[in-house]
Formats: sequence, C-alpha cells, structure tokens
Amino acid sequence: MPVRTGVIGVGLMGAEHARLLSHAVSGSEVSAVFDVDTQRAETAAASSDSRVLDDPMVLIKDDAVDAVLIASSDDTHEQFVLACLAAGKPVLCEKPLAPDVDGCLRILQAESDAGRQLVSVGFMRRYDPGYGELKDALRGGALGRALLMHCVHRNSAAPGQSSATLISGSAVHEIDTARWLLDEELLTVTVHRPRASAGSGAMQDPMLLVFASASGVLVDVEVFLNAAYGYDVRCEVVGEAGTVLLDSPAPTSRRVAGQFTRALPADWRSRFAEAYRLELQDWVDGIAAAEPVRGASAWDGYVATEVAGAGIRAFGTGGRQDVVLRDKPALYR
Ligand code: ISE
Repeated sequence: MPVRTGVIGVGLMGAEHARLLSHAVSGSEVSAVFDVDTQRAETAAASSDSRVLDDPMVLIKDDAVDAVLIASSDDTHEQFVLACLAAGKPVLCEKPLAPDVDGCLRILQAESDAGRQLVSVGFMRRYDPGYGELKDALRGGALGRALLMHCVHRNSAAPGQSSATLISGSAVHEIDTARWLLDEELLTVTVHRPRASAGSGAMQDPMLLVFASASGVLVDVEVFLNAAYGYDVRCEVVGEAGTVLLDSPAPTSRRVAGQFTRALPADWRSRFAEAYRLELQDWVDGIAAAEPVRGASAWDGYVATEVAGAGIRAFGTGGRQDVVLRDKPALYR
C-alpha cells in the first residue's frame, strides 16, 4: 500500500512536493491537496491525480490521508502541525517549524505528550549529495578537527524579504546544516552589515553572520538575496588537515568563443532538486517502516528558530548574542 499524503499549501514549494510525491517517490501517492487559492489547488490536484479538500483540518483527519506535508505560509505551520499530532499522523513541515520560539515549544510539548516523534522539518540540505560528502569527510576524519566553515548563500532575487526573514528564512539553512555537519550546537552569533546592495531597499542585504560552535568552530555565513547573477550556495569546511569545498554543481560545462562556462541554478528548487526528492523518499520510506522521523526533527526545528532569533537580536543590537536553548525533552535525547 502506498503512503497517501495530503499536501497543505501548493504554491511554489508545495506544488513541487506534490509533483515529486506523485511522480518521483516510490511507494507514495498524493491523496488530497488544500490551498487558499482554489485554482492552485485544482491545478495541483489535476497534476497529482488527487482530490481538492476545501478545509485543511478536514484534510488532516481524512481517512484516505496517512501523512501530511505542510507547505503553507509560515504563520500557519504551528496550527497544522498540532492538528497532525492530535490526529496521530506523520507530518513533514517546511521550514520554519514555527516562526517564533513559543510556537516551536508548544509543538515540542504536544509531541512529547503524544509519546512518539511524528514531526519532520524540511531542512532538505541534509539530503543533498554534496553536503553528504562534507559530512562524510568530517565523520571520516580526513580533515582532522574542523576549525572554520565559510558559507555563501546567494539568491538571484528576493521579493518581499526583510532583514529578519533573510535570517529566519534563508540563513536558517546554514544554521541547520552547521549543527548537522559539526554535530554540535551554535552558542553565539554576531551580525555584520556590509555596504547594502542597490536593490536591497529597507533590507540589510548582503549580511554577514558569524556563529561560534560549542567547540569553538567559527561559521561565517554570507547571505546575499539580491545577487542577481544566479543562485549560488557554497560551503567550505576548513580542518586541521585539509579542506572540503561544496560549490554549485553543474552537469555540463561549455567551451565557446574562448570562454569556459558552467551554468548556475536559477533558484533553490533546481539546485536542491535531488535533495528534495531524497528527503521525500526517506520520509515516505520511514513512514512505511514505522520510523516516521529520519531527517530533521521538531527539536531541530526548534533549535533553528531559536538560533535564528538570536541572529535577529544580534542584527538589532550590533553586538554578540548568546544562544540559550531550553532543556531537551526526553523524547529527543
Ligand atoms: C527559500 O525559502 C528557501 O528555503 C531556499 O532554500 C533558500 O535558498 C532561499 O534563500 C529561501 O528564500
């Protein structure tokens, strides 16, 4: 029996998830979709051979929905995740788990009360083959102990973003991947304001964030959302014995008219297409094997929101901010 997923929110990201779950993930089908935009819901249902339900809470409780994927607006995540927990259904929630720490804490409490982990958070870079090679190099000891991480996260455009969402919606990926790669917590953050780009308006763009890990590794993250030239994500881990650099992958290169060029991805959907597919395949396989949380957990989602919040405070004060985490509930130890 395939895992039947209900998708809440079929905009840019949700529509791609629905497409993958119905056409690229084995043992999976889309059972129902919801979106506040009925036309978008109809389009997604038609392309995934599923139904449109006009109430997300009905979708969550539907007997033909085994699991739920949430890709609706950030401010709706908490209510839908809590409803999935109440219904006892595995849920993959796009980042952020909740935009605020209190919302994340309510989810941690509800999942602890349920006594089993059902919540996954969509930090898909953990499934990117390139980031997997960085993790293997660190785990295998080839680099020696990590000393520094240099991260670049450039979007080609960022309509409707703010300095706060630059941190909570974009830098948050580096926050999660740094924790995951280093296998330790980030304890402090400072934020530096370079000269702002012409197109940045009221947003501080680019921005340079510097995190310090528990063992003293410094992680610098440049986020530049109006980079215009393309979508460019890089990560270099510097160890005592060597370095590994993850650059933008390109399937081909061109040598034309004296130029050697490789194409850059247009945005995160093409750059991380394989990561999204692997994330969804692992989620579905885990549900089928009664191990519904194999990727980032609700605890990881809480920590990411907590660290991003410290970054936003550091941006506001111009000084260093400590990251103070709540005690980890027994369910996540
Ligand atoms: C977007 O929301 C994402 O999650 C992408 O992965 C990230 O690269 C982009 O900067 C965000 O706006």
